[in-house]
Amino acid sequence: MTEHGQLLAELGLNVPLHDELSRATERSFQRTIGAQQNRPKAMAYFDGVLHGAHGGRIAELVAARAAGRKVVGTFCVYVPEEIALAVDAIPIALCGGSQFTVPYAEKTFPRDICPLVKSTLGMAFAKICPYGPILDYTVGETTCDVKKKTWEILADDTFHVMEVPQKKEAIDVELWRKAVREFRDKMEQLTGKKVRTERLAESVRVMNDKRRALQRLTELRKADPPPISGLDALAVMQGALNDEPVRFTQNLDRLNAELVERAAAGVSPFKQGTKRIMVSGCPSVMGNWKVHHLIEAAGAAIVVDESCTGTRYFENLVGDAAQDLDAQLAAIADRYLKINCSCFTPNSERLDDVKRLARDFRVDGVVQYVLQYCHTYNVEAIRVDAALKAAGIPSLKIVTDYSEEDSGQLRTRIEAFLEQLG
Ligand code: BJ8
Repeated sequence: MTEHGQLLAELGLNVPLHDELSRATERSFQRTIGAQQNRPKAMAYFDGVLHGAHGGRIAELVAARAAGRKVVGTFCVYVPEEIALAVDAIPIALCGGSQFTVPYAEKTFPRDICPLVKSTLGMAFAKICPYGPILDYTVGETTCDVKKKTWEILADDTFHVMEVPQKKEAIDVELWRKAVREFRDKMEQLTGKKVRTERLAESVRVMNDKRRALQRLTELRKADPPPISGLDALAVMQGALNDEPVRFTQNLDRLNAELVERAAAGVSPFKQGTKRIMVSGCPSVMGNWKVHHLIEAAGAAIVVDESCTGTRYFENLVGDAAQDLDAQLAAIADRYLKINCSCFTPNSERLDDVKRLARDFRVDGVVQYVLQYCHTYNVEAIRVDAALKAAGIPSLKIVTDYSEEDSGQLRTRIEAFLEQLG
């Protein structure tokens, strides 16, 4: 039994099976993140966040609930965290990145749906998700089809679905602002507290500080060689979706300070002139290090991620709004609607983002990362590829799941792509 086995048992989890999951995750961690050389010292904190996601963080959330706070599970970066924080609720991302739990979902759900959804569901179905028993409320959203249809099955009184529009016309802006106000109402009902302007301004500040620190980390990756690997930057981002935000930002500030020194001294896991890659597409959530590891093990450096475990999570700040609740909520809604997810149509802004990031980070090539059966990113890859081609930037599309079965084949394709970059 692991250190927190007693707690997991009290939460009603299948502890022996959870121990198996922990061992599988640890093996994967050691083979990827843990196998890297010359890592920043401050990464120790973020390694701890990953390791504590099913241990220390759970104990912390249990204690917070005992003190009267509510825990709110989410599945998408479209859910405005600052509104939950303004009523003392704790938003937590629930998306699964482990192959271990996928077969448990496939017993009842179709095999041919995206691995992120299967991994998440499998975690709950196998009774090894420690977040399930401590959730007070869950928020889904109308983004991709598999999520929308899954919410219909999971929905109950403690499950709310936010309506994310499909376009970004004036009518959609109104619809989304209404959805954000409705989310505010749900958070107030859940906690019995009112969202007030001062508290909301404070939680906007907390979230904007966190975004600024993530932006700073990303800026530092512009150096040649970058002072941090793409795999470590991904680990930081994965932690961002789980950790307490103020503590996370303090530790990220520490990491950023170390990276400034490393960049000045030319300290890096890579040699100068290492091929620079952007990963673009689906998110890589906690437990999923597969493609980042393959790219960097093949000798390239990932210098930027255009994904929801990358720039889409932190690129835009919530604008300053007068101390007026409606204006604050509108500013929050407007910030989130700038996230260019492939669930939107026509989503030309994402093509602009990809080209801009490729240019700013001086990438040699782009790996389009598509999770199997994620139709929106898979089809949109055609337009992304064409936009990159027009800008003279080579790209490689990888469609994969969480299993290791295709690793050999992917390695060969990635190596061939890097060779083609010269
Ligand atoms: S804003 S990317 S977090 S929806 S990978 S479940 S899209 S089939 S995760 Fe996402 Fe929000 Fe968009 Fe970002 Fe569906 Fe695709 Fe699976 Fe996905």
